Amino acid sequence: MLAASVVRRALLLCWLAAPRPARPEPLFHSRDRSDLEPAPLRRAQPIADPVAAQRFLSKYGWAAAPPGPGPRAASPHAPRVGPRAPALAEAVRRFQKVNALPASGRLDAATLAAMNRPRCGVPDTRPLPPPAPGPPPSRLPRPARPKRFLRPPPPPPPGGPQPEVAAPRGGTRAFAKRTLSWRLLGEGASGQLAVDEQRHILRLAFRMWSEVMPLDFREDLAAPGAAVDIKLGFGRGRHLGCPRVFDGSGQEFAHAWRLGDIHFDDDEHFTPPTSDTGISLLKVAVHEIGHVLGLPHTYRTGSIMQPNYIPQEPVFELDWSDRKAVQKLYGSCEGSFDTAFDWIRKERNQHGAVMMRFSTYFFRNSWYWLYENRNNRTRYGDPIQILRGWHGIPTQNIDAFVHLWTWRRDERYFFKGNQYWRYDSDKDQAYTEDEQGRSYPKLISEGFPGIPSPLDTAFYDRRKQLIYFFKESLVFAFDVNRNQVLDSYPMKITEVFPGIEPENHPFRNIDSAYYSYAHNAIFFFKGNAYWKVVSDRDRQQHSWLPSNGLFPKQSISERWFDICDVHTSTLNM
Ligand SMILES: [Ca+2]
Ligand SMILES: [Ca+2]
Ligand SMILES: [Zn+2]
Ligand SMILES: [Zn+2]
Repeated sequence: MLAASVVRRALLLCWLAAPRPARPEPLFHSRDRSDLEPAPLRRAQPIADPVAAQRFLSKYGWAAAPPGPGPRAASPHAPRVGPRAPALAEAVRRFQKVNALPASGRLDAATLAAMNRPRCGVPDTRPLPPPAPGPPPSRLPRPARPKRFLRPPPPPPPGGPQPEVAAPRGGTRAFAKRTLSWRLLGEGASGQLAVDEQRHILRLAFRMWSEVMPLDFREDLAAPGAAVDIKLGFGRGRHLGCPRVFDGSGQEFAHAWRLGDIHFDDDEHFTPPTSDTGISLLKVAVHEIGHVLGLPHTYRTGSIMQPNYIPQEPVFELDWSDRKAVQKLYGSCEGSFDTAFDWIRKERNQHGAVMMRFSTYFFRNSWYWLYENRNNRTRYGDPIQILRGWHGIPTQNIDAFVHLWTWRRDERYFFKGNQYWRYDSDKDQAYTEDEQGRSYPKLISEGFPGIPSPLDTAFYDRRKQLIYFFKESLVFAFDVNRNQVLDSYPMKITEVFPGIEPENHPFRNIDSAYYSYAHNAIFFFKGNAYWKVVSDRDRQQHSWLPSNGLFPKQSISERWFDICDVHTSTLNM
């Protein structure tokens, strides 16, 4: 005890001797708070009577504020004003309906229990935006159409400005910028988790949104506070100069300000995502960031925007409705790809039979996505860096991929610049040398005589046993059995793959030519657009279609959903 107090005193002296910054400490570094005496835990006043229920209902947007002297009505020192019974019963009924309780309008035990559940401090006043057009993923249950359950009169602000979420007016975006900065306030770090862990969880929460929408989020530790878009902090009771006061442990756990800040009630027991007790800081942060971006509450099962805290599921993901809701505000993700391909592998099923399986990959710069065709979206947690998922190939800007697949050959090649690499599927790394002991990478001009470099893209036509290599406006058909370019090639891409509408064609510099097993079709990608190549099946149905013709272009983001960049600082999460 004595030693501890000496150390504590020494720490205090060191702190006093340290130069005091002129402005409040902008960063937290790794401030040690272990010597601070935690204040006793404050508990939220349980909602147990009609006056408290009325206060709850008006605070969270279910009823008009009780008549009284305006803002001071919420103060404990204000005269207690009895609720108007019919209006209160109506508000209680509305609240009961969305909470799946019998709509009796009476404040029974179950209704009071629902009011006492942990919840977000943002009122439930806004109906959801209408669902986005476009098909839901093929095998996911179609989400129920949101009920427009809320028609309360707009409550006057009881205690100064309300944290609120207004739908963007006239379809304007909540945020016009594409990259937003955020910071955990130095004076606002939680006393419960290590600061680095708090920052990590917040970074992950922002990343989860950026995985499904075009905005990026960047932690900014340097800019003046006023220049940071989203400031986050923890506080207890009166906190961080906020007009709202936290209620102690229980009930309200956080609130957020549209296009602004997020506050967490540090009287709550916030825990990391790995914990199955307490309140998951990740889940709460993802929810509050949703408000900052402009999303209102919804009572739809599975949505992160439900006002009450739903205990942590083993795997927590943004569901279809959340992704479509945020894309309604900010649009879907667009962008060109360096290459896209299906990776075929053999797997044995439980009966020992060999099954062909494939995964679809999209590559851009130094990162890639695995696309889940079955769910029509990228894998949660993507993109990740090429160097983490692929070993021994260039770590960025791959030009092309080819899977050469005949009855006796099964070879996978990556192309970049004037070189190519062969990839060993079993060992999950690039070959360092071939069977003759010659080392990889090799020159394209040696392995594929007559093929120029660098390439725009390439794909293997299994039926014809040809690799089509594309460069600028030309295509080269390479016979893999004779190891040479076919006599009549190179040809203009427009000759070999004519546009059904002649002017509707990429013409040159195709980003990626991709044979999709999921769609049984070849696609040409360029920029944000794709052209589908007429398949044999298309021609059986419509014999007038030209062989290898290109259907008119469409937007990649309308066929492949949610292939979204994240800020480079969060690539490795
Ligand atoms: Ca609370
Ligand atoms: Ca390419
Ligand atoms: Zn909320
Ligand atoms: Zn606050």
